[in-house]
Amino acid sequence: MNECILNAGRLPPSLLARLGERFELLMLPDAAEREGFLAMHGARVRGIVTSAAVGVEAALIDQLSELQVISSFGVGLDKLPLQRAHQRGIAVGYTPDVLNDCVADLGFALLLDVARRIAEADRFVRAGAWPRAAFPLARKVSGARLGLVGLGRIGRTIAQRSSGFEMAVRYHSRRPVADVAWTHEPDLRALAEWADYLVVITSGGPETRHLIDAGVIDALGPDGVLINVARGSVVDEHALVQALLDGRLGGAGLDVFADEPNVPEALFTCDRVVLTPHIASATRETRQAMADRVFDNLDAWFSSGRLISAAAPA
Ligand code: NAP
Ligand code: 8YV
Repeated sequence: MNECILNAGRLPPSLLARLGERFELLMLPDAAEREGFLAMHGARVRGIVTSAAVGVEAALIDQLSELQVISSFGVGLDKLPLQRAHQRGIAVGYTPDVLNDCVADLGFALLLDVARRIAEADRFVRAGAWPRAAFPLARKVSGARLGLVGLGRIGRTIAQRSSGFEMAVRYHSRRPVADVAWTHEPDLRALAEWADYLVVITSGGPETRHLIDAGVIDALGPDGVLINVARGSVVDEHALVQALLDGRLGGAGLDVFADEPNVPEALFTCDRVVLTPHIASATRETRQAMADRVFDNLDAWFSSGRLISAAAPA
């Protein structure tokens, strides 16, 4: 008999089809029907599959007495009950590394777009404004100062991208990284003061909540650009919007937001921002690699009792 897996996330249909061939796959119903569903099926569930954006509630795993493993589509761990899972001996799998390139690419694309005003210039041409006016000047990227908030797997990849643009790189994180030549800056505000472009790529969750606050935004200043490809929670969104509207911050490129999919409406008419709907890993190649890792983690767990990519306990 195939192991029973519960889908609690939003996952690509091709992954669900593959999981359905290998396992008995159940779909978690809406809250109204959940109690009856869990009473009927909960005791059979050995695994949960979910996505980083949706996660799993600790209350759900508490209702699944036979749960052994959670396999998450994505690298962010902020919506997974890591501590509770660890206490229960439940293994947690995720998809690190396979998305580094695409998240770094999108971070860099946002940086280039905001600096060179590409989306704004596109709107200008489409509106038929070119024959009537000159498009305003932009900011140079090559040779500028890049500050990275976070130098993990993706942060490093962004730093590597910048070498082609001959940028000076410094980074902030709680601990300096041993094997890199880039300068560690222990004071985040000092990094923001130094940087022309500040790219946020830390983990999310309570530890990094509003790390980018009004003070950091003001230190970056009216010529500075903030890029966030980490989590909306890392930036004080209210302070960010206010600084953009007041002209105290030069610009922003945002892939993630505090209350997705809701984006502050004040940003819709602000030409200094470029907004994308949490798509940094969303290429066919990377999403396939993530889907394969989600499947392989579950398959490996039930074949050998080991995960290919295990998230460390909180
Ligand atoms: P990672 O390798 O774990 O790197 C996390 C980095 O954040 C490390 O450099 C870490 O350094 C730093 N950090 C953690 N807490 C910090 C704090 N309180 N203050 C300062 N720095 C802190 O993770 P990754 O694979 O690079 O991914 C990073 C994040 O990107 C994920 O957690 C996810 O939320 C986000 N992400 C977003 C998308 C998207 O679609 N937009 C896609 C993938 C990932 P220290 O531990 O030394 O502080
Ligand atoms: C995805 C992400 O959009 O990996 C992450 O943490 O935020 C993105 O790769 C997400 O996993 C889809 O739920």
